[in-house]
Amino acid sequence: MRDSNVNFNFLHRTCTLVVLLCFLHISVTVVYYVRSLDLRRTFVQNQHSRQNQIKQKLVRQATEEPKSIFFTNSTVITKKLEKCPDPSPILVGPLHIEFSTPVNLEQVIDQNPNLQDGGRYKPRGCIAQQKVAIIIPFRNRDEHLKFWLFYLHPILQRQQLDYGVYVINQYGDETFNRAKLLNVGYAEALKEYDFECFVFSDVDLIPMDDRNTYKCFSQPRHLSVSMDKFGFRLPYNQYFGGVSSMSKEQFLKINGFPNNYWGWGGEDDDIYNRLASKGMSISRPSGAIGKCRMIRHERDKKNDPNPQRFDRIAHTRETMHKDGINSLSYKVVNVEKNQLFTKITVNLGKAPR
Ligand SMILES: [Mn+2]
Repeated sequence: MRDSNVNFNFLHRTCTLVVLLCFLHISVTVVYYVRSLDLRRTFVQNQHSRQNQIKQKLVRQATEEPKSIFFTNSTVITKKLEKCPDPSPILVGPLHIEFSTPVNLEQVIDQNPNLQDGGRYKPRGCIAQQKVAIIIPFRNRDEHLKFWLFYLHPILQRQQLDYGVYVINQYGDETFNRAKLLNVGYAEALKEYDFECFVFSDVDLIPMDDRNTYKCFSQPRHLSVSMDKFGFRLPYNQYFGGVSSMSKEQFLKINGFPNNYWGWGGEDDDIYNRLASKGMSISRPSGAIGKCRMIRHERDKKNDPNPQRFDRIAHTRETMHKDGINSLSYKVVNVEKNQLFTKITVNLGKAPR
């Protein structure tokens, strides 16, 4: 008898506790719900008052400067109010890309009259979805760069991006270091403008569809998914080479790229390992939209396959926190701005022997 009494008391107390917990849970939920309603209301109010402010400003301008009413009106309205639509409505889809006719840069300049010094562009009628720095690692590939500029400037403008083109030129004849050049591009571009997205592109890769937008996504993006060089297929699932994009946050989360891959190969797999170790995955366009062409070329001098690459890739997780954007050191040799791009020549130092 006593035993069952004790059990009953225990049961009674447990039930009371459970009921109390439920009640607490419901109250917390209600509180959060009411707060979210409040937030939404203040957001709407803010929008209204912002619109009113703009209207008042317009009225003021209209009375002060009667000559420029229409011009000022339209620029103020579009600049203050409208983000560019996503996707851009002026895309054309599949493109014909070929490399048999040589490109004349004067002509490219004439064909892109809205570019600003240093290869910068901003859409006029709307606020771009993203501010994108395009980083091209470079050495002695002027012919390829011409094709890249010829094809990409019109595409990027149709994509309505607020973008800048940064060609990061490795100084001297030390072994080529693609990933370190990309780190330099990230750092140097940020000195000029508050870019929020970084597209890292080889100089010899041209997209075959302008719906393959050169911007950032919620996961790191691989853009060159079906290259003609690989029979328009992905060579392997973890492949992250060619053209890729990362937001500033994504880039910093992995401590940028490795600085110690001298010579051809491996750095893209190291970057993939960094992403994966931080729980990120690769986002990609479809195989059809992600088609691209590579300009055929001989292997560059001073860019032989890096024999250390397999060993390095095997240890990314241990080395990535010490080696990356936090350990980057270099010397800028020259900065040259022209109508189509900003060229930063940089001394990366010597590869350890
Ligand atoms: Mn190539």
